[in-house]
Amino acid sequence: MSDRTLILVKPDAVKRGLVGRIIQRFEDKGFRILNIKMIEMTREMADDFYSVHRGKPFFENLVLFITSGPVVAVIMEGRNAIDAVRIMIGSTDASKAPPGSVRGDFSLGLTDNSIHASDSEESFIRETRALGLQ
Ligand code: FUP
Repeated sequence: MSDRTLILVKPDAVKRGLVGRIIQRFEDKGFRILNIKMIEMTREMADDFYSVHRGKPFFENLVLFITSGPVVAVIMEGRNAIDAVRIMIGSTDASKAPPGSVRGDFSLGLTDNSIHASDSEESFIRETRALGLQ
């Protein structure tokens, strides 16, 4: 059980002006923001960030998407953060995410699904390193 996690508000949601509304949900839930930064990911950062997906058919499209505009990275602290935040973001395919989840309320996409959240402690460490946040 890890008490820190990372979210990214993805380029689609930044472009649509949803940064504040998305981050608000996590503060409302009780998470505390430890670090927040707008980042334009380079190809190299994206390749490292999504290294577990290298070689998959959707990888190139995913890298092009995540580098298509700025993201907002937020490191948050709160009880059981990784699991609790994964529940709050909803399933990867936003068209199947339930209302009340971030993806369920703000997106229809699979690649452009508005938000990323670490799914394990190992991912959190790799992702924050890829973004130069630790
Ligand atoms: P998630 O952890 O919910 O973000 O989902 P995954 O780690 O399985 O996938 C990482 C990202 O790849 C997702 F945000 C969306 C993208 N993806 C696709 O674009 N196509 C797919 O078929 C699967 C995932």
